[in-house]
Amino acid sequence: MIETIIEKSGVLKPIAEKIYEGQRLSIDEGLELFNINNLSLLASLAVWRKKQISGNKVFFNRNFHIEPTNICMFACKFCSYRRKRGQNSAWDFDIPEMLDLCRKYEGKNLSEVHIVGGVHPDRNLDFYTELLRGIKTILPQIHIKAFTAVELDYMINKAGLSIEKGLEKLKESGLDSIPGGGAEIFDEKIRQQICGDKAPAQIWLKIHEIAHKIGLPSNATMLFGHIETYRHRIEHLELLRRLQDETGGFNAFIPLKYSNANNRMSSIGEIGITEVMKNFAVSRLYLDNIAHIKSYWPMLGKGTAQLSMNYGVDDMDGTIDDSTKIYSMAGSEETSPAMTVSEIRDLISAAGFVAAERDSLYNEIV
Ligand code: V47
Ligand code: SF4
Repeated sequence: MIETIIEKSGVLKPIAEKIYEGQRLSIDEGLELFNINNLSLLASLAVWRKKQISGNKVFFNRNFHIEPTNICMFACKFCSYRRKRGQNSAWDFDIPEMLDLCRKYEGKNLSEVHIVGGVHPDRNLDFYTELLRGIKTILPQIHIKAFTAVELDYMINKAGLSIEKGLEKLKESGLDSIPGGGAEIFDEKIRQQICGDKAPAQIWLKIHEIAHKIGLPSNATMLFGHIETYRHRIEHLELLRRLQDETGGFNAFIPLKYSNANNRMSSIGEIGITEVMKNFAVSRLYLDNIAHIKSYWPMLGKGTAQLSMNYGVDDMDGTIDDSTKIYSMAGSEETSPAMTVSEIRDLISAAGFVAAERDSLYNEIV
């Protein structure tokens, strides 16, 4: 079957053969996959590759989010979520409020909490270590995946610690892994234009590198579909692939499609579904050393996320329980994102795959 597909792959045949033989793609080959429009070939190759890694399984977990604040000292142009202090619709939870939220989930058998928010100028490392310890008291079994490299850079610098010491302190307080946010696009020129005031790419990569070295795994994201070119995307993937060669600490890659509602880049239109699928497939094929490609359904919508499983995706994130606002504020059709376990299982099996519940480290929960 795959041999027939390769035989019919036309100008992409040399690249298709390389993929089949397990050889690494070069930057130029990655670009060729983007530039030559052959979506059905990309889908076949990406699903074939996905099946080598995770068979027919597509993973999900039972999770919820805590978004401590949307007050942020940075001003990323694509952000629909950030508010200034005192502005309408700004929020800023204190620790008791966030712990009350966690109490809602006692006895519910959730395996992960994802914490992400704005970079609040008054918050510091002590505040967040206290939060982590509090969560572990209420939900001792939960895996805490928390704080983007941008949030970490701010709190660790403010505490006057090295990245290593700061991460160690958070780990001792209960941090189990780091989410992939804040990566945006690593190219410095594009980064300057869309989020010039926050941590540069080198800091993002350094924080993840050190995290991996001290035993904190992480995810990686890429914000795409705005002013970047295919080359910027491939170079972003290349930097992740190199770091992964060194540390092996990335669990999953999550491409995040730019949503254009209510932000300072709204004049840029949103890319269409074909481009989104192409990006999933090329990411699956280029990142030969990152095991999982995640489709983040609260952002894409359930239907698009479901389709993406046929473009190399093997992870649908989680049940969420209507606990994130980032994407509804950016215009996502999922205005109250929540799925029951049986809904998420049905979504996966209707796409032709076998739903597998996982923990945060991709061990299957049976
Ligand atoms: O870094 C902000 C993105 C990210 C918009 O690790 C936007 O499992 C699209 O990283 N359009 C934060 N995207 C969320 C994040 C994440 C999400 C799901 C799972 C994981 C994980 C991580 O949200 C930011 C930024 O790239 N974002 N605004 C927007 N208008
Ligand atoms: Fe702040 Fe994050 Fe929004 Fe940037 S994306 S303005 S860092 S909340």
